Amino acid sequence: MIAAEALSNEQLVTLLRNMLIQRAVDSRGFQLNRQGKIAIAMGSEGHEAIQAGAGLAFVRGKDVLYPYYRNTGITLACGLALEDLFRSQFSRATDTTGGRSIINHVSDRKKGIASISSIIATQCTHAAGAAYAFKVRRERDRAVLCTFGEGATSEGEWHEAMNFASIHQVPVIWLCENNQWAISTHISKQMRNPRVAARAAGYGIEGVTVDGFDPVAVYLAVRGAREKAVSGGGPTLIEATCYRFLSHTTDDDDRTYRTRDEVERERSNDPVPRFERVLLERGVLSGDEVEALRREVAREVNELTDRIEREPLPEPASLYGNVYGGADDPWI
Ligand SMILES: Cc1ncc(C[n+]2csc(CCOP(=O)(O)OP(=O)(O)O)c2C)c(N)n1
Repeated sequence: MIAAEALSNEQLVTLLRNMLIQRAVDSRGFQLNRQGKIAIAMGSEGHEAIQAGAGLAFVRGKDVLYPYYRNTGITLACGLALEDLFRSQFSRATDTTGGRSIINHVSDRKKGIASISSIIATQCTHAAGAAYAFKVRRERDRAVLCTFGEGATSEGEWHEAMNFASIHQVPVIWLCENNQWAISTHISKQMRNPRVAARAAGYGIEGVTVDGFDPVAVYLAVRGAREKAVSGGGPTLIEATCYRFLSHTTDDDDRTYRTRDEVERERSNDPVPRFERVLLERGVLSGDEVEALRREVAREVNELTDRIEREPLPEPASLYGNVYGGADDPWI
């Protein structure tokens, strides 16, 4: 049961819009890859409710996000410009990394969106450090939001980050997007206790599990954890349960390790149509308005796809820039 009454109509529509954008960008990524236009795409279908909900709780201008690669929706919901996401997908010179980073590894320093690393769980130690800095600098109204999959919780770096943040009671919100699969490794091969939130007890912090197909539940959990963090209450581990509907990336074929029955069963709980129904039933939007929103999102994604595709690729001569010292040395 989605507790839509806890939010204003405007917030509910923002959630739906962000979920629709994430879905549209994802499927466009898969199309562009099959057309040979982008190197790889990472699907996040099934993660929309988590990312829209958490993004709504992020306080722009104050908080910092340490995301991971399956975070199209949350980076956009936290303020990343959609055109910058496409610049990353198309590896254009105009991308914040000059087209260097693997696609969807976006960042925007001004907006508090830290750079994504493909190395699993490295963002967690960075997030613990950033939250420690907020504490040391007495920047009391700032919090760090850090996301990762359940597979990341098998990494030593994840445990080190959890331990450090807990000991120092720093303002960080750990958000696990538990989609049950780490590429082809099922959660049953990662942990004996299938509840990631239970791991919080080992660090003496609060752990909660929420329905990650419900954007309102995720928003309320993240907002609560944020309030606790900025009032000195330390970290919270939120586990949001979901499912990855697509293959891990366009380089993966999930038919080799999971049945179509399983995927279809999970699809029957698809968070996007489910949340649309909630807004229709509550009279927040009419059927026509939902349709208009879908069309508006599709138009925006189509226009940006065309526009960014026309932007220039990086100059070959820039290959060594930001790699070696000299004129391009970023540390000078
Ligand atoms: C340290 C490290 N080990 C292994 C990999 C290869 N790898 C890339 S994604 C991935 C699965 C991670 O699964 P999870 O954390 O559950 O996130 P999900 O992709 O399911 O969202 C693995 C093992 C890596 N990138 N980094």
